[in-house]
Amino acid sequence: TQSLAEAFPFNATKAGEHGMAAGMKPQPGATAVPRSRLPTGSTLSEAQTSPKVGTTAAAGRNATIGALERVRVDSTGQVLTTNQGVAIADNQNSLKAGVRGPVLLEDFILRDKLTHFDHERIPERIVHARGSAAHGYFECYEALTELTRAAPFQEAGKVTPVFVRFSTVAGERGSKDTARDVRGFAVKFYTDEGNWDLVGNNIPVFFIQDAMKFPDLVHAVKPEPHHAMPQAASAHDTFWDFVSLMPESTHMLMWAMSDRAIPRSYATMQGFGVHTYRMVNAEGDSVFVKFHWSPKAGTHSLTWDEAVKISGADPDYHRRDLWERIEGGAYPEYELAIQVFTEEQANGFSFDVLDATKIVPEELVPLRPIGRMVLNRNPDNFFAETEQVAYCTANIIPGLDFSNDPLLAGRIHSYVDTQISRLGGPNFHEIPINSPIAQVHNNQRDGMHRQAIHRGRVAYEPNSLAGGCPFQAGATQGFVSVAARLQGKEEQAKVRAKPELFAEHYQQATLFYESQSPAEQAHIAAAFRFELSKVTVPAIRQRMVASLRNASEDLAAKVAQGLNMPLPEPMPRAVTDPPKPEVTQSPALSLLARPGDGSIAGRKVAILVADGVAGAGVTAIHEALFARGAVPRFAAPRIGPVQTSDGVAIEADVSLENEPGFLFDALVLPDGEAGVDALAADAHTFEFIRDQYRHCKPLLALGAGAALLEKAGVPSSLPSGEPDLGLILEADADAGAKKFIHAMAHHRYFERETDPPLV
Ligand code: HDD
Repeated sequence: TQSLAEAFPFNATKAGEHGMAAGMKPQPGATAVPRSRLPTGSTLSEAQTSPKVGTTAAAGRNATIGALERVRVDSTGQVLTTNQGVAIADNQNSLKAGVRGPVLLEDFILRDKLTHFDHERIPERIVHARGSAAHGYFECYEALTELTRAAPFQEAGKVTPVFVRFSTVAGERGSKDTARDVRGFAVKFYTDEGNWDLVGNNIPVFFIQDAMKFPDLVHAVKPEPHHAMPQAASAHDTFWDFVSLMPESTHMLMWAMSDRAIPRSYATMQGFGVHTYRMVNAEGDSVFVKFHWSPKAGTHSLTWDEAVKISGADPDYHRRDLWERIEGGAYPEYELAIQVFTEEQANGFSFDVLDATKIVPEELVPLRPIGRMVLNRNPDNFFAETEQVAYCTANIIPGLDFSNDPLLAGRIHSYVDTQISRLGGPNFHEIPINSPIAQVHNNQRDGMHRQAIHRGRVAYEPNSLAGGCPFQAGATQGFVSVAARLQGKEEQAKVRAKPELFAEHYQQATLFYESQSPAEQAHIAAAFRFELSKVTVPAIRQRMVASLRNASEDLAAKVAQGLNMPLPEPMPRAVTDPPKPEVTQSPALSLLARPGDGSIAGRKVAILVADGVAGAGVTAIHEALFARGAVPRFAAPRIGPVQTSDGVAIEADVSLENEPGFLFDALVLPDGEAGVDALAADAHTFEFIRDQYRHCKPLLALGAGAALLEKAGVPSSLPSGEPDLGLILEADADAGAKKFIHAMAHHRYFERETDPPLV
């Protein structure tokens, strides 16, 4: 008998065709950086045996693992097949009539492959197209049975699996992560009593009060339709045209122009349910609630100059950060808190709690912490999980209910509707990432892509032929809507109108601005200046500044000055004599109010090295940072081994050109004259230093390394003359490491900032 190779000599084996390389197995654990130097499981340099590259999922405390196991595919040791399971002998050549002849239509193997490929893409989300997600769990601190019968809150320590997707709003699926934008913060709780989706943002208010305006808002912020520019940016005419005509946006604009809109990491931003929701207990009594997520690592943002630069060097900055934190074991963690108030209390507030452009200040109704969420497992497959997950505000469970917020009402419709076209039909709830852990039993049948195989002849209720099953759960087990009170005749008439307090648009914008630290206020003014300077129609700029005068004269004046324009007359207000606000200062609104737990876990540090540096000192710093869960990296003019003056072995895992300085949270400059001279000969070194300094990050210079600071033009003290606590000069590595780690926990040194920057 002839072998296949002999029978088809032109149809060479794969190894033969691609050369010897294709026949060589990748070497397990072959990485540039010694793995001992990387956080456990780090993907900075993926080992071939890592659970992410291989086929076994990482362990994690997560009940969704079991449910997803059914659909996991492990191809280790398996042959290639078609979608019908037919083994494929040759995956390199199409079937031809003769070696140089035409390809045959009967080649079902080629057609199976190309047809599937042709349909690989699904429509991206209309908004929030760019996102990243992770699995984790929510753990309840104490039983909340007095407030709610919702399953996740029934006992202390109760654990509910979650899948969380973070996103930008305006950009397309492949756009940059660090755009100035709102961030989505969508949490799917797989509870014992069905899925609950808390589809929130990292900003607690919204641009508009009524869902009727949502398509207009989105059309205004998206790339302009004639030329499809700009991508992932609000700094253009149509956005500012719309919002300047929409005074209800003013409060949200304050947040969107603040550092909240350029977070450092998904792990360092807050999340909010935005709307007023209800909690309902077993007796059917309900209270209003607002949901708040606060990061354990503290709230921490980028600077604008930094965000712009990062978007070029690493458009996946937040995606990578989330992935690496989880792979490295620095699990993002958030505390869930609620504000609880009654309908009667709400009726007395100076604002309407059904208005999504208003917050309930923490000073008016304090936050009550109720649990924590830990994200501890990366998805196995981006498309299957992160892309196909479908969140929906309509997904609530017994024990929770909606308020009459008109923005929320539109959302309850919109999400299911959009998923039906995005995910190709009404059965998207059966896609593994969307299917609840609680079993689904109903008489809905058929439709595109049906997975469930329903047995029996009964698909209706009531029935006797199936013994009445599935049967109505009744009020004790099933979902019952709160009988929302309708107050008086006026509310019962059909109207297209809004409540009176919805017409007051400025008091909370003022509250936000006045509650910020001076540095944050300066950033807000600079962001308005930047965005409005990109607007080409002067009338839009004038209208916006006219509106800002109603929120803050100080801000309006700064923005007008920044745009080189005279201060316009204030925009006429809809309400001239609004009720007095309860709170005029809310320190909780400043990012500085939540500095975090002092940990530096997950933070990236560049340690500059070159041939001739003193190796022992930088190695000691590396070890000290690594021991605290940070991600130190040796950056040299070229990757690879570095010849240190003391013979200590150092391997540079990044180069000055492939990981620019602004990608790091902090910078270390080495000791050793020859090494310092080598670094000074590469202008990248000074870009590293200047960016670190300008972005207000901590710098440590060991011994002779201080000369680099001077050459880069970094001042030795603050503009005020005070010492710069983020700038550490030390000869001794251990002492330096200690001070540096302390400085890193402080995040940023905004006292350095001048406008324009001096460095
Ligand atoms: Fe929305 C997606 C958050 C108002 C209609 N929205 C979407 C996502 C988040 C939010 C986090 C992404 C979910 C994911 O990761 O897949 N949206 C909000 C918040 C709002 C808000 C916090 C105001 C409080 N949204 C809003 C309104 C409407 C929509 C008023 C329509 C009436 N949102 C959508 C949508 C999206 C969406 C078009 C796009 C993709 C999707 O739903 O699944 O239906």
